[in-house]
Amino acid sequence: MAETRSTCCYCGVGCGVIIEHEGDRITGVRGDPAHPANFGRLCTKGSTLHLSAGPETLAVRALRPELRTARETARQGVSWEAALDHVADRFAAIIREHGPDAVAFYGAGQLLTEDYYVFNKLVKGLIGTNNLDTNSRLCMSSAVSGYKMTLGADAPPASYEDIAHTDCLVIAGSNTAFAHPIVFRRVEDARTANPAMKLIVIDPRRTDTAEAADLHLALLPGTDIALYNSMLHVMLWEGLVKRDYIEAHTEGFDAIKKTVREYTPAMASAICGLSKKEIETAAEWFASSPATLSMYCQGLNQYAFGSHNNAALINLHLATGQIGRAGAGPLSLTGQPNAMGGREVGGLANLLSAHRDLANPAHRAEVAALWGVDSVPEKPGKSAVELFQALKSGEVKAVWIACTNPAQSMPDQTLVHEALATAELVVVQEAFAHTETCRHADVLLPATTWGEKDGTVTNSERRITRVRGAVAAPVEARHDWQIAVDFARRLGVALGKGELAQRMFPYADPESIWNEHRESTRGRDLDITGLSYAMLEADGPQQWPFPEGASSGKQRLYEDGVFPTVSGKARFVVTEHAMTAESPSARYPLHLITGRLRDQWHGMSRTGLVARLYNHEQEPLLHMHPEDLARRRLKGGDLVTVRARGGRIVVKVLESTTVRAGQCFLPMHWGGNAMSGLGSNTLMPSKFDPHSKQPELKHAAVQVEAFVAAHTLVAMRASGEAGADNPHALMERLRPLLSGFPYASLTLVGREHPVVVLKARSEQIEQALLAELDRALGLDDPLKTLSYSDSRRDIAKHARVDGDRLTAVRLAGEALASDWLTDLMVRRESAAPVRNWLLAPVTQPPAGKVMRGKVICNCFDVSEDDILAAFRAGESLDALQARTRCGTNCGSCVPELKRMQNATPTSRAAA
Ligand SMILES: Nc1nc2c(c(=O)[nH]1)N[C@H]1C(S)=C(S)[C@@H](COP(=O)(O)OP(=O)(O)OC[C@H]3O[C@@H](n4cnc5c(=O)[nH]c(N)nc54)[C@H](O)[C@@H]3O)O[C@H]1N2
Ligand SMILES: Nc1nc2c(c(=O)[nH]1)N[C@H]1C(S)=C(S)[C@@H](COP(=O)(O)OP(=O)(O)OC[C@H]3O[C@@H](n4cnc5c(=O)[nH]c(N)nc54)[C@H](O)[C@@H]3O)O[C@H]1N2
Ligand code: SF4
Ligand SMILES: [Mo]
Repeated sequence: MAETRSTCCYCGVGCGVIIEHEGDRITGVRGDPAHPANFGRLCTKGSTLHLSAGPETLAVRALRPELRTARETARQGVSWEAALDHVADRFAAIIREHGPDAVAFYGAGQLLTEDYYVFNKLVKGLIGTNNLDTNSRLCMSSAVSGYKMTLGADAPPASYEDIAHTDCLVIAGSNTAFAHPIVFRRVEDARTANPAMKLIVIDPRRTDTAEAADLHLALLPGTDIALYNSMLHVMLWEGLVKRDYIEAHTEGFDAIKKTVREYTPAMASAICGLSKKEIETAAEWFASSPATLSMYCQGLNQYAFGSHNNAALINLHLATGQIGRAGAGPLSLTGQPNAMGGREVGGLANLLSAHRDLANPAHRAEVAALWGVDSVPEKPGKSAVELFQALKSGEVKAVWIACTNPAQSMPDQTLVHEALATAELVVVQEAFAHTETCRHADVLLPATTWGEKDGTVTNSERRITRVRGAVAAPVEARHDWQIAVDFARRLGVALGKGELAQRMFPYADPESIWNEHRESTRGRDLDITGLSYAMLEADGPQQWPFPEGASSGKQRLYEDGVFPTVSGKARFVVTEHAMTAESPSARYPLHLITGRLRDQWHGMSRTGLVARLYNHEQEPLLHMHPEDLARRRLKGGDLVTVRARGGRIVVKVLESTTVRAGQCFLPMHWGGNAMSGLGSNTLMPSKFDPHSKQPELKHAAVQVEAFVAAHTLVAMRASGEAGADNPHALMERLRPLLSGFPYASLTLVGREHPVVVLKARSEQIEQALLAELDRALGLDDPLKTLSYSDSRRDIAKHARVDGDRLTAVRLAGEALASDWLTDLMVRRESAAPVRNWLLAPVTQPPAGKVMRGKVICNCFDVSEDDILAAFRAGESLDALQARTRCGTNCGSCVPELKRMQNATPTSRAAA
């Protein structure tokens, strides 16, 4: 067995991993004890990375270039040469006829810095348009503009280390326990070491993060500015601001002081739905703690006033001097593993390399000189939402999409799907072929992914880490930077600039690209001229800035109180409360909030391959407060139609007190390839922030009503030797059937040999659809299939038995026994008890068959029922952990275990 050090490809925490591999197989993964982001720990997603990279996952990988020449036809496999020549010719023709702004590129914060660098140079340097945007527009662009308008540069000033030094931690609009679990482990450690440390969580929902807080401010969605302005009001009133700091290191205080005069706690409490006392306490803790650190994410960024959400919070740090010291400062948590690297190379439509300014002629000249071109374009390019609007209107004719799935993750999905259907040419560069966006591809270019590729990424705390490949590229997949370089050289020829393109893209490996990027940072705030691949190799990951001659990177910025602005002073920004894009009304009475689950990553192209990552939530569930359910005569598990101005979807409801009455929550993860309908973003408006152009993905106003569907259908098939089937190939066969039902979802249950389960509901089930389903599941073999049907009651049961094993089931009409049957398949038990049940007119599972319940601890497979029984019997969490080891490996379920413990009365206490 060999080992390769690399980095987790999920979140911006940037944990180091050690990949275990044999030949071309990745066999395991563990945390890298030497990595300063995680010191050996991994969360549920990181610790299952190898399960998303096994040979069976090749069934859903993009492995060969594919091309279709007419919309109506299917794509055919072609050679790389044919695919790239075709694309270069088409791009060149469009550019010649309509100009460079008629083409656009849309990338992702999951590309490596080297990939990003080449794309940026290709688009802005060779083609001559700024139409290069990425999904960071949906994610970090308000954080970028928030930092720039206050501190003068896009640089998070604090580090993870500061969590251990802070006395007051403010987590705002971030569900750290789910979205940055290893950072949350640090928060838990810090509180154990310093029990006096205060934790304030600002989130409309009572998340696992909020559950841990000393003070949870469950404000109404979209009201952060009113809260922070009011906190500043209280600080001024109580004499808690730091006059000397404000005087020496900031400007613009008088204007904000005037603004916040109006934001009395009484006024803010009405806007935010909080008590005056809560606001006053938060202000006092923030200002008077020796060191206050804030961490924030999409709850602030994803609003049409996201830049000001960020600025209003940073104002508080400036007013109290809570910055530039150990344990203090505003630390924006990065979402994707390399959104930071993308920002560094200037990979957005309004950015220029190495934090240079597009509007500054001297900066443009510097970049042009570095790239060896006459000029780089001045006009900002199309941001994500604008890009898809322009694609639909025909202003942009061709789009190249790399490493992102806009046909699920962008707001206003109706528009995005129309845009992709209208475009003259859609090129998709993807590692997995089963995403919604791939369906729209005229040209599909297969990319390598985690475990295969090589380069660098930068995490939330400005730390640059090497990403290394452990195994070779599968089949014909190529590295993202290679694809961009090959295309650039061909496009150069097609545009009559062949020589220039050869000169601009000479790279033979990621290191030569990175070295060029490094040179572009010389003298800039993010200067990394003191670093090299060799040094990252020898000394491990390093933080920027790290200029030539320095002996280490900088853990903390602005310790001297000097900021990268013209005057050297930080700026207060006047921020005012504003209305969300949509407000609840009589027709759309509920606030809808969207966000993440702990175990799924975005569109699930990777996490959706790992059965145990569905343990947390198996289906797309709308979390609703019991009062709102009662008002609509609904109960948990019922189907509902969720309607917004932009569209509608059908999902199941989950009763939950984590949301307040009047609000509901929907995870962002399910889209058209895992459910019927296009997922949460059918409902989201595309209004965006005027400064950052980041759309309001966190909030919509919706209506929820019961969806009546008399028929239930559950179909499942075992995988592994008994079923012989590859579960991912099987899911692929079932995906096209999802849209045939008003409600349907696909999931994997089990561990080693998961069972593929399709759950659907419908008013009328079409026979043709059933026949197709049966074919896909292997239930069309009369010799192996047992059937019972009662047409009067409209109930049907079909099961396939191979040898002694139950291998496929379809229940129609009623599915009361589905969990029992899934369990039986997962445990690979004998099919004997099923035979009698199946041939009898009963639908309930046999008496005495108890299901295990939801699995809470993924690492040690400990179920909810067992944990609740232990707490009821009065067992302590420590004792439970000693006995079952639950929560003792990755620790991701510990917040949930604590919540369950608090919510469960022990039978002793009850007695
Ligand atoms: N498990 C998992 N982890 C991930 C990801 C993933 O897909 N899955 N994705 C990664 C990426 S790219 C990102 S950007 C991050 C996102 O990380 P987070 O931003 O932490 O995650 P979200 O769940 O999107 O949103 C955070 C919280 O914002 C709250 N919120 C909504 N409206 C408001 C508001 O008006 N004010 C305040 N204060 N809070 C509000 C929501 O209730 C939610 O709990 O996660 C990263 N980590
Ligand atoms: N309603 C709602 N919508 C949201 C959000 C929300 O909170 N609510 N959050 C937004 C945010 S913050 C984000 S970051 C976006 C994320 O949205 P997306 O970027 O669409 O999310 P992913 O599913 O991570 O897409 C990455 C794609 O790249 C592919 N891939 C993986 N590795 C590689 C590789 O090495 N090379 C290439 N070429 N492809 C690869 C994956 O298979 C996957 O399809 O969603 C946004 N959308
Ligand atoms: S916290 Fe989890 S998902 Fe994020 S980098 Fe670490 S292991 Fe990966
Ligand atoms: Mo993100």
